[in-house]
Amino acid sequence: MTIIFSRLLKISALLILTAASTICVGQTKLKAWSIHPDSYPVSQALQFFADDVKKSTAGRYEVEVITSAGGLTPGTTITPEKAQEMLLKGEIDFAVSNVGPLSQKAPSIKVLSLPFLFTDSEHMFKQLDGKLGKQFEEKLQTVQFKVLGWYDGGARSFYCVQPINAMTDFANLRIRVIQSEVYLEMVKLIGGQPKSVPFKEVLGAFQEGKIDCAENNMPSFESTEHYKVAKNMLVTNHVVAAEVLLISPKLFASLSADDKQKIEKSGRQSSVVMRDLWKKRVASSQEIASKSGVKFVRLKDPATMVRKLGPLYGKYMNDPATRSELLTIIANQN
Ligand code: BDP
Repeated sequence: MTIIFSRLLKISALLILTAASTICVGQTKLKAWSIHPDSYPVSQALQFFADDVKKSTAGRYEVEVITSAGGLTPGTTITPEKAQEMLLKGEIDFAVSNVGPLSQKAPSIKVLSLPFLFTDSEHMFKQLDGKLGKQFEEKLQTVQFKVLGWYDGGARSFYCVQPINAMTDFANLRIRVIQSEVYLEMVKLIGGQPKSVPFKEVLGAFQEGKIDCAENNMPSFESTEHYKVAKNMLVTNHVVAAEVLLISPKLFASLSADDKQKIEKSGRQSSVVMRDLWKKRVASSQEIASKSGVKFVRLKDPATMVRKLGPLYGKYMNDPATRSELLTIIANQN
């Protein structure tokens, strides 16, 4: 009798546990935002992040990844600027953003968008994974942006509808840039007319003849189908861009110390996954563009471009908001 009773007790304890874990699963629903489609490295890394958070918190947190700049309701879109606001209000919980648009709130981060600062992503991450990254994380934290990981924003080049073989060909061309002071100034200095067009509207702007050129990395050039309309790329690699995975300050403040650690760990791991996926995607995107007849011309004399951009470096060296970070980068310390 006692054996049967103790078995019954065990079974009911098990049932209670199972029920509790079912209730726990999906208990806190969170939203992570990516401007890119599902198959893009940023979105895939966010999906890894979502799965990892769910696993490490035994299902207490369920992260939904919103891709392709989609809004919270069908038919609406989110720009990086809007995403920042939503993150601060807690309307979304995580977002990946290029550092360019963040400079409106954290001016010192502008230096990371300066042209020809880093030779490649490895050079950039050597610094962002070290002292420089910490410096920026602290600066971003003062305006409520908590960084969970540094993502690869790739090496950006210019592409145009018309043939483009040298810097002089940019004269008066309407060039779409990311919404950031450095990019706008850069295009002016190389003789073009900068046009701020939201990322999702660039293809339409090309099709409607509103812009002649844009600039971006190889995966975005391909995933946005810009390569179908702007078939001439001048390979300048002028900006090796950084992106950040951010968490909403409201959510972060509400987490237990243990959950903070878990989510921070998933963030760091997702950046490793992202950087690895990125390298593969650069190669496959270039192949797609090449096969479709895109003409790639290497910039013969990058020094000419750097000379034209001289005033930009001078400006940021003299600006107290950016000077110390710029010096750290130039000194190449980590
Ligand atoms: C892509 C970046 C994205 C930017 C976009 C742009 O990943 O964050 O918003 O370029 O040019 O490469 O707007």
